Amino acid sequence: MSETRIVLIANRLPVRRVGGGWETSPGGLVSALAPILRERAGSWIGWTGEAGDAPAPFVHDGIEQRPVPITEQELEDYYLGFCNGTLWPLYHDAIRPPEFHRHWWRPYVEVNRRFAEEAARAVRHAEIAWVHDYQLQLVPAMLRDLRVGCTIGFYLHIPFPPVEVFARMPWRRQVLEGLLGADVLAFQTRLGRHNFSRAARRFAGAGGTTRELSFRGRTVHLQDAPISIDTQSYAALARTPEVQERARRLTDQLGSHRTMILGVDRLDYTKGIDIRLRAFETVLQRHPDRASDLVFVQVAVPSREDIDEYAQMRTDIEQLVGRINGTYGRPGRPTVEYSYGGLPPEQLAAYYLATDVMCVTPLRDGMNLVAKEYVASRVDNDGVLVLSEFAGAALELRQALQVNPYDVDGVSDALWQAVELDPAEKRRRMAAMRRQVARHDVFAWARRCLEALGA
Ligand code: GDG
Repeated sequence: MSETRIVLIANRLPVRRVGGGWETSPGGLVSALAPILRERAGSWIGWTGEAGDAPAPFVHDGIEQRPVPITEQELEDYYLGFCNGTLWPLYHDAIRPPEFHRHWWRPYVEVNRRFAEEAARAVRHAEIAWVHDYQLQLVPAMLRDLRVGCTIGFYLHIPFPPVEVFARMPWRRQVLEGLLGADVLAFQTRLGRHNFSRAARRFAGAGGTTRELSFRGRTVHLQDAPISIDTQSYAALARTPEVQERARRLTDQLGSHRTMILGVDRLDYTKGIDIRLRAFETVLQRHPDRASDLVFVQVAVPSREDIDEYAQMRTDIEQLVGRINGTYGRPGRPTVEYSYGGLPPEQLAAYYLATDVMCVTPLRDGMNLVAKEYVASRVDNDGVLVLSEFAGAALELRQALQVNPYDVDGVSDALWQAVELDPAEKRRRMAAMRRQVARHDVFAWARRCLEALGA
C-alpha cells in the first residue's frame, strides 16, 4: 500500500463527548480505520451526535475530527425521516412501508451538501475521500462537482435492494446519480452489487456490467467487500480470566442445568426479534416437559426511540415476553430473560461465551456483526449459531444452522436441533466458522477496500 492520505466521511464521528472532553466510540470500523488514518494523517468528517452548532475541527487520538453541524429540525427530517423512515425500510426489502415525503428529501439533499463541502475543504488533489453509508449517498457526486480531483470511494453498510423495490423511490435517479459520482462503490454482498448495477442501468442511464459501469464518460467500479470484526480482540477478550469468571457467574445465575439461548440486537424491526421469540414459544409448546431446562436471554439495545414504529415494536416484543413467561416461567425463574439496554463489552463477551445457542434471525441485514463476534468469542469451539439466510454473514458462516426467518416452524426446528446437537458436530462447525472469521477480519476488509481505491 502507498501512503495516500485518506479523508473518511460518515454520518457520525468516531468520538463522543464525555464530560468536557471526547472519547473514542467503540466499534470495529473505528478500530480498523483509526490506525490507517493515524498513519496517513487522515481526517474524519461527521456529526458529533449533538444538534446545533458544531465545534471547530480538533485532533483526537492522532486523527483530525471535522464536525458537521446538524440542526434539531434536520435531525427530524433528514435523520429520523429520510434516512430511517424512507431509506432504512426501503433498503431492507420494504419490510415496513417506506414513507416518501418531499419535506424529508430536501433536508437530505442539504445535509449531504454540507458534508460534501466539508469534505472538499479537507481533501486535496490525488488524495482519497471515502464516504460511508446510506445517510450520505449524494456526497460522491456533490464532491466530484466541487472538482477537488480526489479519488472517491463509497461503502454501503446495509443491503442495496432489488430493483423492483428500489423503483418505488421518487428520487431514485438522484440517489443513483449521487452514488455514481464515486470511482469505486462497494457493497456487503454480490447481491447488493448486482442490484445496484441493474438499478443504475435501468434508472440512471448507466451502461456496463455488474463489475464496471460507464456513466457520463467515466468508469465506476463495483466491488463486494463483506465487512468484518477485529477477530483477535474478541478472542483475546473471551480468554481473559475476568470474562471467563463473568460467564461462569452468568451460567450459575441462570441455572447451570439450563440450556441458554441468546439474542443480542438493536431493537429494530429488521432483526426478527419477535419471530425468534415466537419460534422459541413453539419449541416450548412442542416440548413442554423440557421448558424448565431452557432459558432464552434477549438483550435489546435501544435504538431510534423517537420513531413511532420502534416504540410500538418494543411494546409488542415486551408483550410477547410477558406471555411466554406467564405460561412457562414461574416467579423468580422467567423462561425469557429480557433486558432493554446495552451491555458493557466485557459483559457482552461473557454472554457470548456462556450461551449454548446464539440466535440471529434478521429478516434482512447488510452483514450482522453479532454473528461474527459470537463465533470469534467461542475460543472453546463450543456453541451453536442459528443464523438467518438473509443476513450478509450467512454467505461466510456456512456451518451455522441456517434458517428462513419468515418460517416460524423452521426457526423452531433449528432451535431444537441446536439444543440437541451432538458435541462433536458442534465443535466441527464452530472450528470451521472460527477459521473463516480469523482469516477475514476487519483489517483484511479495510485493506481490500483501500486497495481498490488505489490507496
Ligand atoms: C449496520 C448494518 C452491518 C449490540 N449490543 C451491544 C453491543 N452491540 C454491538 C454489537 C455489534 C453492533 O453493536 C451491531 O452491529 P450489527 O452488524 O449486528 O448491526 P447494525 O447496528 O444494524 O449495523 C449491519 C453493520 O452496520 C456494519 O457494516 O453488519 O448489517 O445493519 O458490533 O457488538 N455492544 C455492546 N453492548 C451491547 O449491548 N458493547
